Amino acid sequence: MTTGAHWIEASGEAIGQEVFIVHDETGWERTEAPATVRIVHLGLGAFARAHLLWYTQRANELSDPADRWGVAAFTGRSAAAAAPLRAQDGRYTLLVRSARLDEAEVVDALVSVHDGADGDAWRGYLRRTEVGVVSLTVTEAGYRRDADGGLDLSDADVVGDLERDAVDSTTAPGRLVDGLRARRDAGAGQIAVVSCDNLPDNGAVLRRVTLEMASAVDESLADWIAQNVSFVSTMVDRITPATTDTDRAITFVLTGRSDRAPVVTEPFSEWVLQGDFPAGRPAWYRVGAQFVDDLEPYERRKLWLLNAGHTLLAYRGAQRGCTTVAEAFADPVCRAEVEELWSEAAEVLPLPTETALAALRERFSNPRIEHRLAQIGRDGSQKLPVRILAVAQARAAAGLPVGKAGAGVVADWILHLQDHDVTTSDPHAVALAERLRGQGSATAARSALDVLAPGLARKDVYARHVAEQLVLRTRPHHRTLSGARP
Ligand code: CS2
Repeated sequence: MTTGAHWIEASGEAIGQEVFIVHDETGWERTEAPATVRIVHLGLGAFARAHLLWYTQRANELSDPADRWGVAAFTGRSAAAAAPLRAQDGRYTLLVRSARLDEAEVVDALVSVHDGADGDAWRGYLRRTEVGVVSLTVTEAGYRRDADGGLDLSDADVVGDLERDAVDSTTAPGRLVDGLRARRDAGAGQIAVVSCDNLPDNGAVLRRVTLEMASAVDESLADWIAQNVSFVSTMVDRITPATTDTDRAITFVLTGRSDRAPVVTEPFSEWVLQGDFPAGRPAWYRVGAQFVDDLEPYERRKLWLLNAGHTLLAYRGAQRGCTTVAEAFADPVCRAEVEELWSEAAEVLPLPTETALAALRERFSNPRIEHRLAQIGRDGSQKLPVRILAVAQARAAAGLPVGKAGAGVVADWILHLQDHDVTTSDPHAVALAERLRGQGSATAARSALDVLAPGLARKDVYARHVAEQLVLRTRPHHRTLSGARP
């Protein structure tokens, strides 16, 4: 079946080759027996395939066959991701894209792919003693937290899971409870659960919602989980844009194989973990993962520099007509505001920032990574608190001015909510978007802060900054943060 025709670019120049991809689903046979499943992963998106699976793949390559860890992955929100990967026996191409070229490698560590709704398969894996790790990439919104960080009991899917006593759950906390109950009942022993989403202390976040879900179902199960499950916190980093048809065509040119599920990622990657693995883990440390006693400085630096910069560019860049991170980062106004945001964060970060910032400037400038601003702009209600407002909080605690660049991002988010239909993209922002309609800048600023950071120190001052930025941005010839006209 012919699925597309594309002009391919290499090193930024068109090489003028028209490519027709013929999906014949051949060439994916394994030459070696797959590794035994010892990791069960929830959330089969591109990020997990560029990060956790790639680390596992490389650790396996350095390990004896008996010490290799195979991964069984379950789809999160969309069951559709399973079919193309299943047709390729879980194998796929990772295109590592630098500013100059693409390099293709095949990842074999994914040995089994399942529809997230397959509760029998999920529980089946959790019953196996050799399965020692459950990992998750379910996005910030997937943790189903309320404003206080507890399980959101007003979430319809959470309510649905509780009504079924978490059997065949649909939410991440519910699925964990369902799987861990099967493990306890089978006497399969202790296990590590590893969150790989961009939330501070993501292990503790996951532990809390899981225990709250478990308590609501069976108090003794909650006790068992508290004693037998290690919730590992991690900082994960690798920019992974959504795959395009052109990427599929490039994969075909580079590998001669038609791949329905390639993943594009940047050369940079980082993984820092804190916590115990009572049932073992792959030799991730041999391929660059760091195990530390205190993760907080690393996760702060990443969230407050990379992710905060992304969030600024997502809204401000879109306002200024850009569509990708590289375009927005090349825009002088956005660039100045990101640099200002980074300075505000750097003053309250516990680790050095120069090397990280130098790397970020290069990473954000990579013109061949088409990282869509719209992809990053999703779920702002979950992202702004940990990327932007946490910095304001830290600055206030350190006796510093709360920071105008951060306030500018809140203003941009408000404008985004006023201009877009957020009904499906960010459930937590729906009520706010409704309220913001027709509100003046001062009221809008306060309403947004009530949602993003109800307990923010020096909230009045911060709200004033947000309101000022709103006014500046909505004036016909609006001025920039530094006062210069764009
Ligand atoms: C991005 C992240 O979509 C987003 O919100 O900021 O996915 C970012 O690309 C990764 O955290 C990079 O490690």
